[in-house]
Amino acid sequence: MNKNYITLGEFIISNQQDFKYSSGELSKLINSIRLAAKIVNHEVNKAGLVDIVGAAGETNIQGEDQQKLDVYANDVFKSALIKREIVCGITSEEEDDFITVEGKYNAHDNKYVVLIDPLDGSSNIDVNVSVGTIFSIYRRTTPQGMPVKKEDFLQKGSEQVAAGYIVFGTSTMLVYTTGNGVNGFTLNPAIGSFYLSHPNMTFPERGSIFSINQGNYAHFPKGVKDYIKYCQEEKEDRPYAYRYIGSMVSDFHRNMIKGGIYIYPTNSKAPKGKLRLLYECNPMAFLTEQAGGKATDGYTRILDIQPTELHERAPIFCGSLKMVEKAEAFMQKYKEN
Ligand code: P6P
Repeated sequence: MNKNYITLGEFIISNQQDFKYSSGELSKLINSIRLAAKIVNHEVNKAGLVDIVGAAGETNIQGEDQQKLDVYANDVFKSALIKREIVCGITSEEEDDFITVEGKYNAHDNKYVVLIDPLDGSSNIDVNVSVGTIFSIYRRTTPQGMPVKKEDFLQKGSEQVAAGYIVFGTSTMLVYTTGNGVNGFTLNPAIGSFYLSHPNMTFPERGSIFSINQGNYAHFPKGVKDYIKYCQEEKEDRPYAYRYIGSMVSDFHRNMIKGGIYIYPTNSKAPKGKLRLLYECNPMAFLTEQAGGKATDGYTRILDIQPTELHERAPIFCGSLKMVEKAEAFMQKYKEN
């Protein structure tokens, strides 16, 4: 089959045997995310035209204003997953607690749980800057046939069976892994199909782009400040280019293609960092490692962190291996033992 024209659906089928748990359920799960991505894409692309932009008048558990498109995307992904009775539980950035899927068939028999940030970077929506969806998939740990429990969601990132993102940018792409590398699919909006456009995506081992919100510089740990100075000095392959979109999926996607590092560290305003461990850091860390990069909190591998809360936050340094290792070396200099 000519790789240039393989659709996401064909790819899922032809690679199903690579997935050790292949029972078709995961394929159906990825397909439901594919459908939801197309529906959300349609609304994102016309956000400026209809009254769907702007705060929904509510705030989520993070205390952030919920943009209408946040709420809409959350509803679309939830219903795509629930209606198809594929998963037994869902955790979303937009939901205070996890959702136990009930249905006419016994959804408690399903073996997967999904954790999702339905629309990351939503503050960019009404200024027409790209946004994204991030998802993470685990097998449940509690017995099938029973309602899910919080512990099904509080698994280490190393237990993920699949993870990915949709980036709603100049084109819409779905990028995901099931533990056998990372593949990117671009939506052809004319016919509504995703095509394999970026097979076997890998982070260049070295890069020259650093992404961090330097507005928080005064509040950063000393190691981060020193690493930023290192990136900016006129020496060897530096100064590096500074690129920060304010949408992690977009910064991550560019850095994976061109080589770079994304950092959201702790700072005095966010003592545990800002990004959520379960549905932002872990899926992006899984993708990073599958693409040959590295993802840590500055000291510890993200995928080894044991979560304790659904919406807990973690600092993250992720991207090109040599860049993350260099940033870690600066962090180690000031580590309090
Ligand atoms: P700040 C978006 O809210 C997000 O979760 C990431 O997508 C993005 O990189 C970061 O937060 C932006 O946060 O504090 O720099 O505006």
